Amino acid sequence: MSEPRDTLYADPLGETGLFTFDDQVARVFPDMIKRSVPGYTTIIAMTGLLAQRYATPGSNLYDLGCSLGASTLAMRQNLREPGCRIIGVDNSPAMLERCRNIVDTDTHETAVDLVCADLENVAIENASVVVLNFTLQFVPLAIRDDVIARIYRGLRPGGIMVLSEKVTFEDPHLDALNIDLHHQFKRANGYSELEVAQKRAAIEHVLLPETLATHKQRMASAGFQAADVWFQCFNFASLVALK
Ligand code: GEK
Repeated sequence: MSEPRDTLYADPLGETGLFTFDDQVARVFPDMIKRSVPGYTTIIAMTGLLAQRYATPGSNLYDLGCSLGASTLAMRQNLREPGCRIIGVDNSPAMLERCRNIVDTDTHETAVDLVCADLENVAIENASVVVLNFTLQFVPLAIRDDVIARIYRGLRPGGIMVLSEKVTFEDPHLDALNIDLHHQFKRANGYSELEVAQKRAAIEHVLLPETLATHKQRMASAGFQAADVWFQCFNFASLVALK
């Protein structure tokens, strides 16, 4: 069955309102994220390979901001270690309800717990892998240091954090170029000028990107031994941080 197409911003809206992860968004989410985030499919697939490499027997793997469970399933389908548990967390009931139905159709054996909560209120413990694929960008700036520090503390030595984000660039010309290339990518994927403009207005104050330097600094301050970008396409990047 083909995925429902994202046409949420196709018609002129008097007021765009603030973007939220409601049922309308959850319904079209797979199509929306693939046509909007360059490299999304690659990042999800490689999250599975990273999990396979770093998962240790009897550990927890976290998917923070799991949406419909794409990273959860990529990890589950690649895990080889016994006794692991994947904990998917999302604070959108609409996302989590759909996520449950999707995960139920998967038959791999690793246990999966799905929790509808703010990630900042979920204990991170005994973790080998913690994934935030395009989630920290929605977390208030004031608590991001604390979120990353708590993840560090909840990781076993030798564990990893995978952080994928929309990013900004210090150089204003490079920043403008990458924003423009991203919009070109969206138009090439069938979004109209109007859709790109309305989505941008709706998400502007909800998704707050930072520079790669800020992310690396935060990871270093939290205690991570090493952290660097393993994937980047325009203003979308994924980092891996090692404890
Ligand atoms: C994927 N990782 O398919 N606590 C929990 N969940 C949150 C919070 C929070 N404080 N803030 C936002 N979310 C997924 C894609 S989407 C990315 C992640 C995007 C959730 C929110 O409800 C949404 O489901 C998800 O984070 C972000 O790889 O839409 O650009």
